Amino acid sequence: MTAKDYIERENKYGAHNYHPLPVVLDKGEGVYVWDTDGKRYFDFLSAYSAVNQGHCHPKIINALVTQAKKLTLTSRAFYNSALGEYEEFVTRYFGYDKVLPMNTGAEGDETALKLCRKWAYEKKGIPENEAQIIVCEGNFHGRTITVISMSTDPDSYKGFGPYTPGFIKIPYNNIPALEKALENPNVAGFLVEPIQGEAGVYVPDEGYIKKAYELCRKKNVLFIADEVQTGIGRTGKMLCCDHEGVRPDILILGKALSGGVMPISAVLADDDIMLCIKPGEHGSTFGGNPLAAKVAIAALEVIRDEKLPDNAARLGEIFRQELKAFRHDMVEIVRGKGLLNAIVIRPKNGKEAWDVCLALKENGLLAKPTHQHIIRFAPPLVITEEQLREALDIIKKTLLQFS
Ligand code: IF1
Repeated sequence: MTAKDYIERENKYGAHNYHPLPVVLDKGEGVYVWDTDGKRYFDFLSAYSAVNQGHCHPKIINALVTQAKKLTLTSRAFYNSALGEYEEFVTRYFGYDKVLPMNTGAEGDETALKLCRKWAYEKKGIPENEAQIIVCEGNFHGRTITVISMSTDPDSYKGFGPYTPGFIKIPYNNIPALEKALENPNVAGFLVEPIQGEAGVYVPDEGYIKKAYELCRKKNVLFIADEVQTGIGRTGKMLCCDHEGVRPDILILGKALSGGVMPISAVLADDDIMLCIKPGEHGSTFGGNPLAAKVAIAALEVIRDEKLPDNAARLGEIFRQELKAFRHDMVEIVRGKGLLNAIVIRPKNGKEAWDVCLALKENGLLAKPTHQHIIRFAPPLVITEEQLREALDIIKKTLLQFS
């Protein structure tokens, strides 16, 4: 089969809810992926930051295979011998009393919203069904109906109503707007991405997260961080909130919690919040399965043992510095933190971000545009300086082709 055959088959039998770059991947290792013709690429998307540990990391795959041969799923109707080990490990790792295991990021967000509402009624004393949660314009938290009810991007929400009520939308990176919204006594939580990924790697002003956290604290409002994309080393610290010394009241993790091996998400909180949800009030068939438990432990060990947050911080600086110094008229802005970066493309002769990504692909580097004019660059955090410099050469060479 040729690449064209693979693509046509997906087109024929699969729903058309994506517009992929025309490359068919067949194999991955570390920072590289190979297509069905055997051509090798730098992966600068990392499955939207799910493969921070690199493709098919041997330690994670070993944990997967070993546990897969023993026990994969029990449901939570019974105890299993791996879950407690993971719960102890992950709560100590991030410093919370308890964890609630789920699968996808969107489920993690949904779980956090349910927890926040339950806490509002049981602890804060908000009248039932009156709780409001503040969210930010430009947010991305997933694809479920409630999650898209928070979205301000018509691509995400339009045509899927009616929507879930109970959200107050304010501009991102805007402290006065938050202060004003917090005057409503029925506000229970503030849900925020410490860097907005889908919005185009939009990094807020220094101090925003810290200040927002303090304002929430003052009003007895839960500060809920969606670190599904920014967490687990991506931005140069274990959590993006660590840059400002903020410990969220509710922390949502996903993606790289599994190293990209299977869907694993988690919500972390202390007892006062977490114990508001009682048996039978929330759950998932697959959440907390023994396979996921072992995979997540291995994935988090790799992050710590290989000091991947430090690598992301150091190489991210080089990456931005080099691209800023390059000065190409199509590169309007270079921004990001750690190895979560983006360039804003100024279209030229009718060529835009998509065309640049197609050319990058030809030159051996995979990246994906977001919002037409932004290209996200987020390689696996195991990338070496030598590999990064090679990738930078490809990016520069490609941009010069548009001169
Ligand atoms: C898609 C972007 C990334 C997320 C945050 C929750 C979720 C996500 C902060 C939901 C998911 C994804 C999903 C992916 C595209 C993508 C994305 F382009 F939209 F912005 F990563 F950069 N919170 N992000 O970023 O997690 O339920 O998908 O496991 O194809 O929709 P999920």
